[in-house]
Parts: sequence; structure tokens; C-alpha cells
Amino acid sequence: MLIMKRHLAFLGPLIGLAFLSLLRSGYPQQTAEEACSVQILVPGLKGDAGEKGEKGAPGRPGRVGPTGEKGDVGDKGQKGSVGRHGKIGPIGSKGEKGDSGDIGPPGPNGEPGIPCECSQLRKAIGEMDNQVTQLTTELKFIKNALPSPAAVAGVRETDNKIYLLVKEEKRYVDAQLSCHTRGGILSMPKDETSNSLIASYITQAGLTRVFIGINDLEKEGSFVYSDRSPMQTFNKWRNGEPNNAYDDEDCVEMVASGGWNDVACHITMYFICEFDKENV
Ligand SMILES: [Ca+2]
Ligand SMILES: [Ca+2]
Repeated sequence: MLIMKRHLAFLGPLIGLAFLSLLRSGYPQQTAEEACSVQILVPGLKGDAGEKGEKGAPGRPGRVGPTGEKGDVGDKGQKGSVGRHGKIGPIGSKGEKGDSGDIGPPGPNGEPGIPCECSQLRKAIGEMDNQVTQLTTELKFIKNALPSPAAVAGVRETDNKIYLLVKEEKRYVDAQLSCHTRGGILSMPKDETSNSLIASYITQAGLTRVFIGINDLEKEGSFVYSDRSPMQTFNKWRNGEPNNAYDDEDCVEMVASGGWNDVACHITMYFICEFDKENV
């Protein structure tokens, strides 16, 4: 019966409507029992207010509000602590030289020396002094008596060089050795002045050619002077030279006109040595 009542409660409004429609359509024939069962389905009076429920869980956070207006500038903060040391700066310019210090006290006396046999040394030094005096006198005589020392020896000279024509027929290496033995070097014309001087020297001696100090013995085609310095822009190669003829020309001759030609090193001819005036 209870289950049925619930069904009826659900169907109440529908049945109520049907009941009303029956009244309107002129079918009032119904039993009292039927009317009673329908009346139970009408909603009851509103009940008393229930007890207050327990406090609910906190709601979700609300949206972020709009940015507020800028506030006034706050008071100045307290002074911070001293920072770390900065990087070392660049080295400054050199300062002026300071004044000299006072002269220090004299050092202690040294130990007594060993007695030497000086008499022989003194004698030798005395003899050398005499020789130097004698040579100086002779040289003075030569300088005064003749136009120039160069004329005496038959050499040619510039401000800082002396050139000597050696009239001995030698191969290139022997010519070079001969110049070394004399305290010089096989002549190295490195500019127009020295080249023309050597050329006129050859001409005046009635010669046609001499060895000069240029070669490509170490590396074919790479000419160097006899002091091993590489050839600079200055050169006096004759037309078509150097041609390394027969694949056998590594030494250099100068002809009377001043031109250069590479020749075989094993042929012999006169040669010209040069000397630094400082070393003579
Ligand atoms: Ca050559
Ligand atoms: Ca040649």
C-alpha cells in the first residue's frame, strides 16, 4: 500500500487533472472511496523551518582585482654596507726619476793580492808601446807623403768600404776563401754606387770580368750575397741572365760594363774583395 501511495503521489497531478476533466465532461459518477484516495495525493502544508545546517567549506578564491593606484614614494632606506673592492685599474704612467741617494759608506778592505811576476809583462808591454809608436809615425808619413792610402795599395774606396782587386785566377770558392783570409769578403754590390765603382775598377785594370760575391749554390734560382743575405730589389743582371746554362751556373761574375751573369763556379778568374773600413 505504501509503494502504491508513492506511485500515486507521483501520478497525483496527472490523476488530479484527469479527475477535473471528468468533472467538466459530465461524468460525476464516482465512489466515495475513489475520491478519498485522490485527496491523499494533494500536497500538505509547509513544515516548520529545519535546524540551521553546519557551516559549509570555504568557497573558491575570487578573481584578481584591478591594479591599484600608485602609492606615495616611501621614506629613504638606510645606507647599505660597503661593497666589494673593484677591479685593479690600468697601470699609470711612469713617474719622474727620483733624486739620487746619499753616497754609501766605503766597503771593507779586500784581501791582499798574490804577488805577481810582473817584470816580464811590463817588458812586453813596453816593447808593444814602442812598436805602436813606430807604426803610427810610419802611417803618418805615408798619409802625408802620398795623395791617399788607397792609391798606395791600388784599391778603391767609398765612405765605409775598401775594394781590392786580386789578380790571381781562382775558382769561386777559392776566391771567397782568399778574401776571408785577407780579412774581407768577396765583393757584394748592393747598390748602384758600389756596382759602378767595381765596374770602373775592372775597366781601369783592363779586365773583362771578375768574380763577385753572389751565388745560388744553396738553392737554385735563389741568389744570395756572400754574407748569405738575400738579394734585394737591386740587381744588374744582363739581358737573359741568370740563365743557369747547362744547369751548371751557380756563381756570378761582373763584366766591365757592370752587368751580372751567372757562370759555372769551377772556372777560374780574378776577383774583387771588399773590406769594412771599421774592421781594417
Ligand atoms: Ca744556378
Ligand atoms: Ca749565365
